[in-house]
Amino acid sequence: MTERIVVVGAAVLRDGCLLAARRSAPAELAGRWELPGGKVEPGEEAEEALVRELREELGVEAAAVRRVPGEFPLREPYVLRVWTARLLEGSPEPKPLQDHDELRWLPPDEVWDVEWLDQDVAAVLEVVRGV
Ligand code: 9L3
Ligand code: MG
Repeated sequence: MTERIVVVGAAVLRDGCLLAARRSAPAELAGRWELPGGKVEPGEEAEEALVRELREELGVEAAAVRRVPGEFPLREPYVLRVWTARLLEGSPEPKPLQDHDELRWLPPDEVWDVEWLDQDVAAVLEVVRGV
C-alpha cells in the first residue's frame, strides 16, 4: 500500500457559523465547496500545516482547536484530517490564485445549502455532530 499523505482541513467556526470556501481550481473541483486547507509538507506537524494553509489561502492567523474524529478518504494516496479552528487575527478573504473564489459563513441551518466536495461531506457531517 502506498504511504498515505495527509491533507488537513479546517472547520473554522465563528459565532456558531462554519466557514466554507469555494474552489476555483483544479477544473474538476471548481465551483464545489470545501473546508479550507491543504497538504502537510515534509517535516511539518498537521496543526502547523493547518495554520500555514489558512494564512496562505485566506490571509488570517488562526489556531487549531480540536481534532474532528475520523479520517476521510481522498484520491489516493491522500486522506483528509480535520480540526476545528478559530480566528485569532484578520478576516478571511478568498484568493483565487490560492484556489478559492468565494467564502460563506454558514449558520447551522444553512450548512447543507452549498455543494460540498463529495470528499468533504462526511467530514462536515462529523463537524456538525460535534458542535
Ligand atoms: N481536498 C479535499 N477537501 C479539502 C481539502 C483542503 C483538500 N477540504 C483535496 C483537494 C485536492 C487535495 O485534497 O485534491 C489537496 O488539496 P489542496 O492542497 O489542493 O488544497
Ligand atoms: Mg488548499
